[in-house]
Amino acid sequence: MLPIKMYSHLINISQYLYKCHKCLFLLIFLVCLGFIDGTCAIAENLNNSSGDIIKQPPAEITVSLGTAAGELKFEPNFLEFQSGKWYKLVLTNPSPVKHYFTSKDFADAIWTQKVEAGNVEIKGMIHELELKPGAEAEWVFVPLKTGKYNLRCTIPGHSEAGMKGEIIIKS
Ligand SMILES: [Cu+2]
Repeated sequence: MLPIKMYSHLINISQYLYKCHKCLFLLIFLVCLGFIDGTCAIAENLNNSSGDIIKQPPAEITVSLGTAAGELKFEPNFLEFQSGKWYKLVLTNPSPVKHYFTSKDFADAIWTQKVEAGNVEIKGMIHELELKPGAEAEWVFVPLKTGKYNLRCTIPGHSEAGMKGEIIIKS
């Protein structure tokens, strides 16, 4: 990360400082400055790369957990994402009972930026979301690993009654 010019500059300084033991700490200080500079450059690169994805608004997909009539199903029950794209998955529960959006392997195959529900924003790994009747949550993420993943509601009897689906991440 350090420009070569800066390294040779540091070597020149070190040769000079070698004669002066008392100034050794100054050399260490300068080397440390170099490391800080290198770390900053990496952070800047990361910001730039994620910035490229986040420049566009996320593609929005809404999934209903159950229906207002009380049917036990996801609507739609088939979701397709493209790896490397930015998505906002809006989950709603219009039904009279609570439901889960559970797809552990899918959750492991994406990078979650945040989950927003009410006035709360949750950052970090998310594996499962529980939505109470009338609740809404937004899951913002970037799919990373292609594959086919199972989706289900983990409340006893719900997936058996049809509350399951499939998620695909394609390249
Ligand atoms: Cu359910």
